[in-house]
Amino acid sequence: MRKHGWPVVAAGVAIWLGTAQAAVAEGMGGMILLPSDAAVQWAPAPASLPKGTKLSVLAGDPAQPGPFVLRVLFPANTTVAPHTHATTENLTVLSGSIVHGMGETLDRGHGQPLAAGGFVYLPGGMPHSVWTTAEPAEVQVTGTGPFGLNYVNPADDPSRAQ
Ligand SMILES: [Cu+2]
Repeated sequence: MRKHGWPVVAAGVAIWLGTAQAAVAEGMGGMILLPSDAAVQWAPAPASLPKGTKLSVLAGDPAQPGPFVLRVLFPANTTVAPHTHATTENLTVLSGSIVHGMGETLDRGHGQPLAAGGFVYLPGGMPHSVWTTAEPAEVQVTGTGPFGLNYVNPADDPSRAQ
């Protein structure tokens, strides 16, 4: 059984069908507490993210209405092609580094490098891309669901290659 569902593209809108694994760390009253990065339980990311990417939903469920917190572990030399989200994305780099690009086409010449502590606030519907270079990166994404991941060019969706 999958720990995470796969985003399904329907009528041009990608919907997260993930079931939050946050229950693992959930305590009384819905409180969630992770004492350190070591407590994060990783699972392979949905097929709509590049192969080798890992994901952990810390709280909430990006597919459902309401707040969520998730972490993504990108291997080195990994690219998430231009895409949009239905709602605001707040991205913080926790370790390693990424490059953040704006626009509907991938433009590696105009990316903005983000080191640990770097942050992006991206309103819903704004196309952007993210890639790593020589080192992996751990990022935290927070927002309010339903979040979705919709590639500008559907052919860029890695789940289509499977
Ligand atoms: Cu994004």
